[in-house]
Amino acid sequence: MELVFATNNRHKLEEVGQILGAAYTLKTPADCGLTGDIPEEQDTLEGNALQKARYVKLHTGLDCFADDTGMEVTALGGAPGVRSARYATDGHNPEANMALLLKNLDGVADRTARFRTVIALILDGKEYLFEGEVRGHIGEVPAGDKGFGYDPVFIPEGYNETFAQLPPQVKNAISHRAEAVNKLAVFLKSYKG
Ligand code: ITT
Repeated sequence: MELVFATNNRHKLEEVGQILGAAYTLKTPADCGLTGDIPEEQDTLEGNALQKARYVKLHTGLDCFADDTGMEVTALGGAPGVRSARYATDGHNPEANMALLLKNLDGVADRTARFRTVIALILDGKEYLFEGEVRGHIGEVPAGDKGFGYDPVFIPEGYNETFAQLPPQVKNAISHRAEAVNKLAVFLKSYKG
């Protein structure tokens, strides 16, 4: 099955490709002639995932899905949440985002956090949402060079290493994105149209 994944994030594309496996061919917006930023201006993950998927559907006419993800820290009231990409600066700057997060957690005992992903699928003109989360905590310093974004500071429950230290296969088996993508795959397998 062929689907457009409404993302400009090559790390997400790689992860989702690995989780979905060979039964699915993922096309990017650029593969369909759509370049430039995809708008995400809403104040919820659900809203942003839908906005990204609707934008790509509108401009390509193709069935597609989008992923919006946030890092939600308990002691910060769920921040940075939907603002995760632009927490420290206007643009995507993972080092600055992690530095600000660690600064805001300085001396804070409760370091629990979760990643949450919402996937919006547009198929045959109808919209569907799938959600996934992984719980864990924020480490004291960034560690590891795998993954992307906030991975160097996130230690998933049951592990002693960050997502950036663990093998990608482990992240892709237990992550927020894996849970949402697996729900998407179950839905697509049983979809009758
Ligand atoms: P698209 O909107 O093009 O899909 P994006 O990088 O803008 O890509 P998000 O808005 O969903 O994606 O990401 C919000 C922030 O969370 C951003 O800083 C990402 O780097 C980070 N992030 C997303 N998924 C992550 C993951 O699995 N591990 C670590 N950080 C992640």
